[in-house]
Amino acid sequence: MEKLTKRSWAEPFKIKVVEPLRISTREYRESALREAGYNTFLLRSRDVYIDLLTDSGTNAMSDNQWAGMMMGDEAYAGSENFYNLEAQVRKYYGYKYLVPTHQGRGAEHLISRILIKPGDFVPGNMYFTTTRLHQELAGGTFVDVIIDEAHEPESTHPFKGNIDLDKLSDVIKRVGAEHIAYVTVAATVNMAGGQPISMQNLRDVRALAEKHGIKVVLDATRAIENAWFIKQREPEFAEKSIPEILHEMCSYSDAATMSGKKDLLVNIGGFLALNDPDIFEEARNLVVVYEGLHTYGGLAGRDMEAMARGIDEAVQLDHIRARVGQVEYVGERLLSIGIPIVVPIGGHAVFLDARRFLPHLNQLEFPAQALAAELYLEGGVRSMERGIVSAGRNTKTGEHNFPKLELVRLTFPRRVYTQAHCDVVTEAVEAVYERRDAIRGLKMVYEPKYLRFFQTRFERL
Ligand code: P71
Repeated sequence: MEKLTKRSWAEPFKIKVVEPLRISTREYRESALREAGYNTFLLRSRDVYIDLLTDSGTNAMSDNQWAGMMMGDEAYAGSENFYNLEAQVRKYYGYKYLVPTHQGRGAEHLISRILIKPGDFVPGNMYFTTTRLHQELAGGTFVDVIIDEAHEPESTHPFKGNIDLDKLSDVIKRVGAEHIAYVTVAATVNMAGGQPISMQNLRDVRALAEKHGIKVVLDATRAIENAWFIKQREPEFAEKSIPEILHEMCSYSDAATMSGKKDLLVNIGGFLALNDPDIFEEARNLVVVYEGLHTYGGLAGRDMEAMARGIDEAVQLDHIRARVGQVEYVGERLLSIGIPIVVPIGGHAVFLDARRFLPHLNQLEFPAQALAAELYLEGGVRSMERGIVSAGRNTKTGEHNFPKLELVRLTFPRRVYTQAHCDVVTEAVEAVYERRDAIRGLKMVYEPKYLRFFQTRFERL
């Protein structure tokens, strides 16, 4: 018998409350899909068996977090839970000031409004949909300065989230430092496949930005997962703790936008964290216009408490190992049966490469959208398109943006599904792969103006 080289690990929790799942027939799903315009965002949750649409707000909270919900101080002003959250953000992320927001995009809205002047540029490591939209609505133009490898699904670069320093220098030279609002740095990079940025790159970006007097804003949404990859892949950090790594990562930025709905194991919540007192002053003033008073920012006291407690749990090594390990488990199984996915396997999701999965479809037949639809049809598994539909249109020309990556994201909620669910997902992907040649593309029949992927409707070609 083959000797095991490493011991198995398991989830560092047991299950106390369960939520039944519904399994439907293929005929039922065919009609549900048609009614949803072949868009997985338009399906009803009750019609989904295994929901891998997103890891955002879909996490299971712990008994300790639920207990915290009972400790909600629902005062309009000065809630105790705000101070708990503020203390936790200072302790783990290291920023001086906290402005709570209802979720990540609330923070993006505030910082974009404060720091971007019309005509400014915002270089960053690949766009994220809501982040870029808020930058554009504030009059800015996002410029992608991620390394080329990030756009190559088959490149095994360990830090595909890195910024290309030459590209960043070129933008600074071309438009002038005074026209750069800030550098926006995501950790991990969602649209590249949940790929991390290295600590060395964060240091280098900071140094370059500082030389030109440019601010750095971190999207810390999945920074804890990024810290895990730094620990695994950057030898200097092998013996460092996740909180130590997280702290150092944040130290290379002036501010952070945060969607607590991911790393922080809650169903709703976010924040803007800052070091500069003047920008804080401005944010604290603006938040009352768009979110709520500066000590709740659109959240209930109980939501802030759950997020504050979630941070302690999110940085536990056992937790992250199981979380990223589950994603890796599915990715490795898919690779072993020859399914084309983005490598290295990301932190929060496995990304199917729709270009290689459905090579007979051109990009205007929406291959990733079609693949997501087929996966639902096959196994009741809901995933998300991350290709041309998500990329939207060029704000000036109105033409489609044509991203190089045409992906379907299988995103894993934290602490929700078991290994058996993972196996069922793998089998559904395999079954779709076996009949891939017969899969047809889609045509768009309705398209909304903003963040079109949420509500666009399609028909089969
Ligand atoms: C995800 C989401 C949620 C989402 C948002 C837009 C389209 C589809 C799904 C949200 C993020 C994120 C990063 C890196 C900011 C936000 C916005 N991700 N930065 O991946 O991944 O946060 O949703 O709390 O407003 O499914 P918010």
